[in-house]
Amino acid sequence: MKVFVTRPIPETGIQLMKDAGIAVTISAKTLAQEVLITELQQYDALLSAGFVKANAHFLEACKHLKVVSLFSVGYDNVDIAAATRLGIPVGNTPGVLSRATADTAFLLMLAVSRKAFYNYHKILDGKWQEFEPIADLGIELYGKTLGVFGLGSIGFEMAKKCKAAFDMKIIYHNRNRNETAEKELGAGYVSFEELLANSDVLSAHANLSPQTKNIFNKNAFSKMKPRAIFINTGRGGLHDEADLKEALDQKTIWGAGLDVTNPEPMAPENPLLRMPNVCVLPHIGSATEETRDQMALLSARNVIAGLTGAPLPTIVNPEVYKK
Ligand code: 8YV
Repeated sequence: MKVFVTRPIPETGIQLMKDAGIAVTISAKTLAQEVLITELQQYDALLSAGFVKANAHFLEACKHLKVVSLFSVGYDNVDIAAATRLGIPVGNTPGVLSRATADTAFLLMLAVSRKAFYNYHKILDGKWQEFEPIADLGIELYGKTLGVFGLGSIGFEMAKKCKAAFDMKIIYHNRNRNETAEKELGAGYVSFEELLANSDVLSAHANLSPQTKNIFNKNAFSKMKPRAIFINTGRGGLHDEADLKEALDQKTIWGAGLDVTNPEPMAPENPLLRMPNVCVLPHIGSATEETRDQMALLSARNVIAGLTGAPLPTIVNPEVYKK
C-alpha cells in the first residue's frame, strides 16, 4: 500500500498511515499536473494537500488509485461524478476546521470594520502623525445583522460568535433549512435577495459549484446596503473580483474581507490590497496548529480506510459504495 502526499502535512497524520503499514511519499513541492499523473502510476492512494485539479482526465489516467483523500473540506477541485463513475471514494475533512475557519471570518469582519490592515500600513508608511478625530473612522458591529450565505458547520460557528460577541441578528440563505441555527440562534431563513438587502455583514461560506460561481457579482453587490461589509472565507470563485473592486470604488458597499481570492495567490500589486476598507489574508482559514493536526489525522484515516476497503470516515461521494 503506497500513498502520495502532495505537500508536507503534520506528522500526526503521516505517522498514523505508517503505523497502518502504508509506505508514505511526501512531495516537497507542488508538481505540475502531468508530472503528478506520471508519478501516481506507482501509487494506490492520493492525499491531496493544496489544490490538485483532479478532473476526469486526471482520475482516469491514475489507474491504480483506490482512494483520493483531501486535506480540506472543500472538494471543488475534484470531479466527484467522475470519481464515483470510476469507483474511487473521495474523502474530505469536515467539522474539524469549522471553528478555525469561522475565527478567520470573524477576524476579517472586525479588521475591516476598523480598517485595521490599512491603519497598520499607515504606521509602516510613516503616516501616523498628529491625532485626527475624524480620519479613517470605522463602523461598529453591535446589534447589526449578520447574513450567512451557506449555513453549514463553518457558517454556524461564525453566526454563534457574532451573536455572542455583538448580539447580532442572524439571517441566512442555504440549500436546506438549518433547524439548529434557527432554534439556538434565532436565525431567520431568507431568500438570496433578502439576504443581500438586509445584511450589514454578509459572510460567504458556501461550496463553490456551478450554482454559486460568481454569485456575488455586480448585480448582487448593487442590492446590498451601502454600509455593508462582504466577507469571503469560502472560495475566491464565489465572488467576481472586478465587480467587487468596482462596488468598493463606487461605495456600493462599504468594505470587504477576503481569505480566499481568484486566482490564488493574489498578486502583490492587486489594488484591493491598498484599499482602506479591505483586508485580505492568504487563505489561512484553517491554518492553526490544532486544526491542521486534526485535518492530518482525518485525511490519514480516510487513506487507511480507502486502502483497506473500509468505508471512509468522512466521504464526499457515499454513492460510490452503491455501485
Ligand atoms: C485548506 C480549505 O487548508 O478546507 C478547505 O476547503 O480551504 C482549507 O482549510 C486548503 O484547502 C488546503 O488544503
